[in-house]
Formats: sequence, structure tokens, C-alpha cells
Amino acid sequence: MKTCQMLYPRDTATRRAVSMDGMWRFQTDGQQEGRDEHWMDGLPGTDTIPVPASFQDFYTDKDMREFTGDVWYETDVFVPGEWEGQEVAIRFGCAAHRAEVYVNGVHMISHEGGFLPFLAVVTKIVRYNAFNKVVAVVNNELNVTSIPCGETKVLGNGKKMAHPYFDFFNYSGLLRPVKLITYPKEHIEDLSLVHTFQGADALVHYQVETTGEHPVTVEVFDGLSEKIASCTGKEGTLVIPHVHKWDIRDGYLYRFVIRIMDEETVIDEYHDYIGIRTIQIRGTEILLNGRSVYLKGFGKHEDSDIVGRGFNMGVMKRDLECMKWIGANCFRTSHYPYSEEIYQMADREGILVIDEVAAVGLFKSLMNFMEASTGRETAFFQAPTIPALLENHLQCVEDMICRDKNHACVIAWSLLNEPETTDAAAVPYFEKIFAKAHEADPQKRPRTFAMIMNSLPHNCKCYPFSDFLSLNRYYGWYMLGGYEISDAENAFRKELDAWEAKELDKPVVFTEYGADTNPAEHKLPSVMWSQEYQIEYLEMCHRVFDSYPFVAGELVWNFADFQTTEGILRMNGNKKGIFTRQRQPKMAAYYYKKRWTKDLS
Ligand code: BDP
Repeated sequence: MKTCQMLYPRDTATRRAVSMDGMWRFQTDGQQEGRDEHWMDGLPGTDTIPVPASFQDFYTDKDMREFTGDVWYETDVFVPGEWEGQEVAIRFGCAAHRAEVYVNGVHMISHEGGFLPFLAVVTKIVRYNAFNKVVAVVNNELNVTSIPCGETKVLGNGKKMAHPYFDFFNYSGLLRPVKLITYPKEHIEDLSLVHTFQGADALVHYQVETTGEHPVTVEVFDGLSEKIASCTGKEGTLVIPHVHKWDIRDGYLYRFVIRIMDEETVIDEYHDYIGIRTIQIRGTEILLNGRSVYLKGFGKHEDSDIVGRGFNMGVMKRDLECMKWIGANCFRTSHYPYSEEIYQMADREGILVIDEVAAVGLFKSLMNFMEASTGRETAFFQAPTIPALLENHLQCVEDMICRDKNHACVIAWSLLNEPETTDAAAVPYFEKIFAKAHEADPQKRPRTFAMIMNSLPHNCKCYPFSDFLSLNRYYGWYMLGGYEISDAENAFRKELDAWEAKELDKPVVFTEYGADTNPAEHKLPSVMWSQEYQIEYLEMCHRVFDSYPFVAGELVWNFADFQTTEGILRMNGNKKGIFTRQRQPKMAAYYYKKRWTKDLS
């Protein structure tokens, strides 16, 4: 994929982005007849569905909610005549998990991977001043060669079903905004920025990629109109005098304007809002602008009622308001890159983000969460399917970093969630993934991966790759829960003592810990699943965290209750939320507010 495809679509002097969101025609293809029947020329049915959204939760029929296979979307889009002579493209915010796009019946692009944008360049095929038929076939089957990993099971009645190796519902479809965009033939493809400080000033090293040879200018504005720095050339260093650094809850952004010029004529123009900050690891500390920070916050999901994993700006706004209220400063985009708009909001609010690629389920199990502490081994990385998986995974790492590298909020890359790391076969795989992230990120942010409970100091082969350790730990929930919690605390401390003994000189962040809690359940004394137990459990974890100076953060699992595959261990979803799925506080939210509004760093 070309890097230019990752630039967020914006209106500028030379570019237009028109929303294609709305009701699209929609049809599932359980019999796999769509291609033979030429549905790319128009769907036979009359059903319509909102885009963006997951398709699953609109319907009252279980076959629709669980539908696994190809779903077809169709719309007609008007392409303005004045765009003729420019490039024209359709930009999908994402299509989970893979898609083929047809325009006016012609195949335009196939794209693999469900959580990153892609572009169908349609310049040669569109009719101007006319409607054009856009059809997307989206497939949501899970397998072990693409991320996230899982299986697709065929039931006795012939229907397919998703069997994820992960713990969230397989929501899919056109989850994010779709835009019709136009930009000049000679255009800006990419922008990379690296920040350093010199006294009160910032030095911003920039690099612009374009498709031609005309000269490039870069200007920086404070507010809308006060120009404070400028440079010419595709590469250079801008001096920002008396810089207002981007910081936690101080999301100060400058506007960068890039132009390709032909004498006085603007060939292409692009702009972006940029926060200037540095991020480093020093010993056991995470440093933001040279200052040690303790991460307080959540693992999250894009998940809400009715639209599932679908784009929902109202929910994003509410989530950030809840995070500010509770005193959080960070979240991890577990377990996939989120939609671009939430990073823009986090930039503005001054919230830190650990950006995670969708490499979840790299452990052959339908119930990782249960098997995590059993010591089970699945030889996942020895499978003959690994080279194909690696190729897809590398592409997603590259695309995620290309898309998100200029966000001030993004402080680290999480490159896998709970993979199997006890087998030496994982090592060469990790080597390639971690090297790719380093190469793709001009800011060389810290890299990490979230470690399953089986990955312990004595057996984990992969933790040396991480710049800081990310531990997912459930002592007191999946093991030694309830009245055994005192033993859980001892076991937890024993593990941390063993990490301490290794003298890693790296920060440790808890990227998951949590207890399922029914918001309707109160019990004195506590029992597991009650609100009282959730707090007892959290207090125990925090006692442990607070006694080890190398612990640099706590991201509780999960921000809110979320939907999962049904099963005896999940009561209509995972209930480890500190907030309910409707974003109302459980009792633990008030407990966190007290802890996190005290200074923990
Ligand atoms: C971990 C996973 C996460 C699960 C969580 C849990 O990383 O996706 O939802 O445990 O069991 O295994 O709640």
C-alpha cells in the first residue's frame, strides 16, 4: 500500500473530501452466489443499512447477528464534473476483515485487514457529473493467516460461524466512514515529523513525500493565522520559538500547512494539527517531555449498543469525558487500531494512547483468557501458516504506523496481544515485527506487546523485544479468586519478585487486570461478580503495583463492558468494565476517581 493512502482526508485549497455515509443497500451472501449472479452491477434485494456500523446488531434474527461469510454493500455516488483532471478515490476508513471494491461493475481493489484505511483510486473508471455505482463485498471470516486470528466453523446445517481466538464479538462490515476524495495528480503523499527541544524552542525535523519534483513549502501556524515558522524543501528543520509543549490534559496543537508550489501557483495543499512533545524510556521510567509519567487508564474496545464496533462520535466523546472525570491519562487501543477520529480527540484532550495492531489470537485457543494461567502450549508459531500470517501482520504494522505516526497522543506501539511466547519458534517472528515498527516510525517510539499470564519470567522467550513490559495479569480472578485472594496476592508478588530479580531496567506497565462485575450485584461480604469484589480485587492489585518502583502504569481491563461471543463464561459479554456498556459508572469508578486524582507519578 502506498503511504499517501493514509493521510486523513481533508478539505484544502486543492483537495475535497465528501462523505458517502448514509443508508447503503445491503445483502448477505450465504450461498456465495453474488459473484456469479453479478451483484457487483447491483444487488437483487431491497434491504438498506447504515454505513458506518457493524451490521450484526440491527437485526432481530440470530442468523443475521451471527452471519459469517460475504456481505454486500452498494451505493450510488455522484462525482462532480469539476473534479475531472484530478485524481478521484474512495477512501474506506476500514472494512472488517477484508473487502473487494467494484465501481461501475469493475473490480478496483482487494484489501486484507479490518481496522485500517484503504483507497480505491477510481480516476480512470468514474463518470463525471453522473452517479457511479459503488459495491463493496466485505468478508468477516476468521482464519490463522490474517489478523485477528481465529477459525470459521461450518455447522451441521451448513451455516458458518466465527470461532475467534480472542474475547470480543466478531463485529464486522463497513465500520468506519467512507469518503469520496479528490486531490491533484501531483500530490503530497506523506509527512513525517520528529521533535526535539532546545531550551525554550522546539526543533521539528520534517520530511514530505510527493509524487513530483515541484518545490515544497511547510508553514507552522499558532492558532489559525499566526505564522511562527516556515521552511522550503522536502526535508528540513523548523524552529518553533517558545514552544507550547503538548502534554497530558494540555493538548496544544499547531497547524502545519504543506504546499507543492509552481512559482506562485499552489499545486497541492495539505494541513494537519500537530502536538509537539517527546517520548522516551529511561531506565524504569516513561518520560514525556523529559518528565516521568505514570500511566493511568484503560484497555478499551470500540463497542457500543446497536452499532457494535461501528463509528460513533457520541460514544467517543462520552468515553473521553468519563476518562477525564475519573482522572485517567491513557488508554490502549486493544485489540486493533481504532478509527482516526479518536486519536484526533485524544490529541486535543491531551490523553496518551498505546496504539495496538490487530495481532490478537496468536495462541491457538478459543478461550485464551481461561487457559492463560494453565501453562498450556499450542505450538502456534510452528504452524506452516505462519509465513502468510507474518506477511499480513507486517503490512498492518506498517499501515498503522504510517496512519498514526504524527499523533502526539500516540506514545507507544503495541505489536501483539497475548501471543504464545514460551516456544522459541516465536522469536524470529517477533524479531521481524519489532524491526518493522522501528523502521516505520520516524519518532522511534517505544514498542511493546501485551503478555499473557503464561508468559512468565522463567519461560517467556520474547519479553526482551519490548522497550517496556506490558503485563496482562488476572491473579484473583481467573486464578485464586474469591476467598483465596490472599494467596493470589502472594502469587502476584512472587511473579513480580522474579521480574525484579532479572534487573531488566525497563518499566513494567499493567496493560490488563480486572474482574467481571455485574452492575446489579451487591453483596456484603463480597462474592466474585459483585461490585464489592471488583473493588477488593482492584485494591489488592494496587497494593502490589505500589510496592514495585519499576511499575510505570496501570491500565485496567476494561473501560466498559463489551460484547463477546456467547458462552458459559460470558454473561452476555465481558463485564470487567469500570463503566457499563452504556457508559455509566460502576462502584469501582468512584474508587478509581479517588486513586487517580491523587498524584501517582
Ligand atoms: C485477556 C485478553 C482480553 C480479554 C481479557 C478477559 O487480552 O481480550 O477480554 O483477558 O479475559 O485474555 O477479560
